[in-house]
Amino acid sequence: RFEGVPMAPPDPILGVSEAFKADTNGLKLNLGVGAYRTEELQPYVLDVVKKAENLMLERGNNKEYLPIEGLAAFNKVTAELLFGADNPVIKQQRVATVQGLSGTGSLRLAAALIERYFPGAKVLISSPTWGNHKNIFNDARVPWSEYRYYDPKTVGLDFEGMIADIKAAPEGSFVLLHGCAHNPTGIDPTPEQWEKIADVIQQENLIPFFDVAYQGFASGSLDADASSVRLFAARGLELVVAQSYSKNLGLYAERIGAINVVSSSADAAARVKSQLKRLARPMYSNPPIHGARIVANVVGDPALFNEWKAEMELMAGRIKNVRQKLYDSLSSKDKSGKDWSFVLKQIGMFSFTGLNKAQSENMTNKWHVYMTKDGRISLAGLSLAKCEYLADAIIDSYHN
Ligand code: PLP
Ligand code: TYF
Repeated sequence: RFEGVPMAPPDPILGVSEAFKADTNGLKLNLGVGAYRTEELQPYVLDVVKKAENLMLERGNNKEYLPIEGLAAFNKVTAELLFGADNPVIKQQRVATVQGLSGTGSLRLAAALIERYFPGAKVLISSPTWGNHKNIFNDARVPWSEYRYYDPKTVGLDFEGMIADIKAAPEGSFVLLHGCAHNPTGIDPTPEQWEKIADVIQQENLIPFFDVAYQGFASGSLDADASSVRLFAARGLELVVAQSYSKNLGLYAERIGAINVVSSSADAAARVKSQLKRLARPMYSNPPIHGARIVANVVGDPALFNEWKAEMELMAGRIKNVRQKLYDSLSSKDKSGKDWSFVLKQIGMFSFTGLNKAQSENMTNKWHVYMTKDGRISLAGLSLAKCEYLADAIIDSYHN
């Protein structure tokens, strides 16, 4: 009976927000979850999102069920945003796109596809990676192993380790890659390194599997942030891409994203799509419509699309300013001679500080700075006004 059900551990990222809420200290700062805040540290709904929602009201859009694969207008624009509208994979109808329950649900659907049609195939994930990746593959019963990625000595990419581990993977393995703005490290391969990664994946007959949760948030340019995926597609490789609109359109709770599978023929793509629908049907039947319409309205309308890009640059720009201010504060306050330049080199929403578990706990217990125990801080939750305080907390914790 239910008496026998044990207590589950809290989510290591979302659990941080719960602890933050319970803290009554006025200095407290939530740098746990990757969610964008304004300089006043308030949640932010993009103006283009409000405009898209107004359009929906004006048009009197209904709430009828979507087809299992989702909103056609959304699926069209989401693949175009990812690959570029003129990409041969789209022209040749080699992409199977299915609307998913944001990034997480799309990854989970891809995992179900792997479990069913590639039995025994494993997924290689970076060490470290977003904590939910392991949960997703465990729950889908897909075996996984890690490839080296982060080098604590250089606070950079362990590129040789990464290549060696990918090379050693069994043929037919999937290699999970963060399309841009690697979570949690904020360290991405250079364009030259991406080419080499593609070489190895191609030579070893592996299947690239991209997680794209930050398109537009790494460089501020949607096209530049999709260049890793496009490079692989241009080589004619088959690949899988999960997309999320949580961050770049601020649609966190709308649960809007997609799974895209690029096959070698239009025929195969149609069959893959039919199987993705078959997998989705018994899990959630069909996806929600609200976020799909917002994305379709914004990405599908040239004026709103340009406004979106401007707002995204604003968000990405605010994070860059905070990054710079934090670096300046750390460098001027810390007298130990430590090199803090990694803060500036990392990109996206996060900074991987190198603080260990005990030091991260000091940040929270002494300074009321909430962050994940792996030493990651979300700069999207930091304001210019709080940088000096945070620098004091980090320096104190480092030298503790
Ligand atoms: N993948 C990565 C690397 C993430 O950081 C996130 C969180 O934003 C996701 C996927 C999925 O998030 P969501 O399910 O909100 O789209
Ligand atoms: O890494 C983050 O903070 C985001 C948000 O179960 C997130 O990716 C965290 C945990 C989770 C879902 C989303």
